[in-house]
Amino acid sequence: MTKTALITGITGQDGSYLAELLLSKGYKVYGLVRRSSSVNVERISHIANDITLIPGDLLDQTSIANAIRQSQPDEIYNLAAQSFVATSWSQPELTGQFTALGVTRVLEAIRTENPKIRFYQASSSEMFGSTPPPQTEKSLFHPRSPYGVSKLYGHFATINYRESYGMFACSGILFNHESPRRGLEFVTRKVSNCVAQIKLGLLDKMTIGNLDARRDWGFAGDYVRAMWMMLQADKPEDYVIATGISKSVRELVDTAFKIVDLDYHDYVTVDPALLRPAEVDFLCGDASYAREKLGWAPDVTFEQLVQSMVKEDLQRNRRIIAASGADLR
Ligand code: NAP
Ligand code: F7E
Repeated sequence: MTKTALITGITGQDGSYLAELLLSKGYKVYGLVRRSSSVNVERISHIANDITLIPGDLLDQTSIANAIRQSQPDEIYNLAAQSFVATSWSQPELTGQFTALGVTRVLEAIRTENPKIRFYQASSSEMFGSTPPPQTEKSLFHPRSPYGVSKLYGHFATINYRESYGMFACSGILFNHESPRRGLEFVTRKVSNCVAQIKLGLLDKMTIGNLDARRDWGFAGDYVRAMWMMLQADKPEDYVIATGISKSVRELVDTAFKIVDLDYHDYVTVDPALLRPAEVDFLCGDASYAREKLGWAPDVTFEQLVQSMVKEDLQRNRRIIAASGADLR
């Protein structure tokens, strides 16, 4: 029987990959999209004819309930959030409204409309914050940003609805995952795009913040597969999803510049304005439980990921140059 899924945050990086995955599995896919004065569906334009978009907002309970009524989903993936950590210090209240209370709104809508719907919550390794690696499902949480604090609320709201109402509600504690579709404000994409622009002569220098922070970076396409697997399991549980390999921002920068045969020392300067009020220094996840219970493992390595991002940004910037009629020599 054909399954139906509703994805909040379908216009984001993960939403686009998840929609593709579910379509490939024969799902009917609905996406909740908030109103915008300009077109904001770049990442899903190639599948626009295969999915149904429903207007709604995580800030608005009625619109979430309406979306559930209209789509009658078997599964809901709650990916919508204010997801940029740096912005969570300048907009802490809004981040709490979207990223924390938004989860309760979706859970409450499921409880009242149809508590049999299976629910996935996009939890984050940012919840571990200052807890040293390796981080597992059993590690302590100590978030270091309003974003991390908000995600922790959503995480425990999900567990609480599971325990209070017996709902099939799962939290995926996902470590950083990236792709050529990553927003330009996140460090991996900022670096891949700057490297491409420097190589093509469009940019002279790149400024960066903390080069010593370490992250466990994987590929978004691998990570949305884990989301789906969690909702197919026999019982609802929470899982860490990570590669188990941690690299510093410095290593990321070095790898990306080397791909285009450049030395980052010649182009990169540190801007103290890009340092965060509190940093998450060292993330490295242990996804043994997901491997054991779900059979999940990542396919794409860090090097392959950075390579694909730099390559796509080179192509995209070349197209922009070509469209502007500039000389490419
Ligand atoms: P993203 O690219 O920033 O996408 C966020 C999505 O949320 C966008 O579709 C955005 O819509 C939507 N959204 C924001 N506020 C909304 C609201 N009030 N109502 C409805 N939709 C709203 O994020 P992502 O990288 O795909 O991440 C997906 C989820 O996983 C997020 O919850 C993020 O916090 C979490 N997460 C991400 C990572 C990672 O490394 N990528 C790791 C752990 C957890 P617009 O297009 O209209 O802005
Ligand atoms: O920063 C450092 C920065 O913004 C990574 C989100 O998807 O993953 C993401 O959060 C590291 C930090 O991602 C710059 O200080 C240095 O240590 O790419 P980011 P994030 O904060 O780790 C988690 C798991 C999520 O859940 C979030 O939604 O890089 N860094 N220089 C920089 N970061 C940025 N953005 N820009 C810089 O210039």
